[in-house]
Amino acid sequence: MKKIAQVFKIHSDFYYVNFEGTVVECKLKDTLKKQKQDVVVGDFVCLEELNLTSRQAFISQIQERKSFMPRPKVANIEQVIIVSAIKEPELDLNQLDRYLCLCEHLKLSPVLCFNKCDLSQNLDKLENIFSIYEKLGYKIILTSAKDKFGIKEFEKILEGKISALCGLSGVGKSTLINVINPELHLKTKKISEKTNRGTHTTRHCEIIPLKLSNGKTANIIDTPGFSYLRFDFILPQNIDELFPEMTELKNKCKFNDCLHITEVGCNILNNMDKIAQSRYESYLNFVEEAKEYKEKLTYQGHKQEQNFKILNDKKVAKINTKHREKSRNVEKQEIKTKEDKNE
Ligand SMILES: Nc1nc2c(ncn2[C@@H]2O[C@H](COP(=O)(O)OP(=O)(O)O)[C@@H](O)[C@H]2O)c(=O)[nH]1
Ligand SMILES: [Mg+2]
Ligand SMILES: [Zn+2]
Repeated sequence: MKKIAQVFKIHSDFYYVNFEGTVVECKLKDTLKKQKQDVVVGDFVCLEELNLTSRQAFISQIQERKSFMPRPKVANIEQVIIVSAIKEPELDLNQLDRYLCLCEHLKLSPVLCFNKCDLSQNLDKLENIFSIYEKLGYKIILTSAKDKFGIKEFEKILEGKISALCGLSGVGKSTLINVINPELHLKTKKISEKTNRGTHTTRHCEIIPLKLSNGKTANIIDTPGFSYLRFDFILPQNIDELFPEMTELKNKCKFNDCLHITEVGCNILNNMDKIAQSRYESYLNFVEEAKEYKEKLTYQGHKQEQNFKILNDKKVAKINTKHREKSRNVEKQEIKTKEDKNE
């Protein structure tokens, strides 16, 4: 029988899995190394030459992934908890929509968690905002890590699943996890102590098991997730697919590639009462970012053209002498470096 275990941590060439309660340190089999696919945190893998005394094994195969988050690379996440604070930092709907759209893009199911509800005297005012997202079918919870409000519900959402927590720095992600499992002692920081937003993004990631108050378990990914936050990897005309409230309406636009901004016969513009203003603003914002991507593609297209010459009616690559002299290895290394940078 196949021995299957899930990778919860990777450290240089070592892959750590939990096999029936024992932490096993694994290396990759040579045959697997030759394959294109990398083993990432969250992957279910087949173990070979398992030695439970030395707690070592080899990974021979990766099981098919149910989901994949590219940056940081994590497989098989079952849901993303998007944590926002009602105050401190101020509720940022554009940011929230950004996370939501990334979930839609990656086909990961999101849950919205509004934390720090102890800081608001007037939750009714926020009802409007909650209802925007409720209507779209997203699950919403309200919590206060400080007053331990809504924690049972939060636990229920996490129970039995592998979840990634994302959200701006300072919204209370670590504090929420510490409320559930204080012994984890995750570092928390006052907002004033937080420095650069981007500093945490390259951190390693790891699956952390949680014990819930009802004795059941849950797993969370210890990473902010989504280290890329701009929509500069998607075409402008595909942004509407990330907004569930637009998907049906857009089918009745006059033009197939309608961007729903100024076009005639746009069914979205004709139905603006069905779309929340803040959501439409986010949409316009993401389309602008996506235009940068389109421009980049067009530019690269032009550049590529120039790299070809016509020889006997055939398009062939122009290779200048400088490049020709380079050894294959140097070339490979360059491609690898480029790929790494693009990640
Ligand atoms: N008032 C209030 N403060 C909170 C709550 N949750 C977290 N905080 C505070 O917000 C700050 C940032 O929390 P932290 O967990 O480090 O945020 P993270 O960056 O999302 O992990 C800390 O000073 C926490 O004590 C909450 O529910 N209410
Ligand atoms: Mg934190
Ligand atoms: Zn339209």
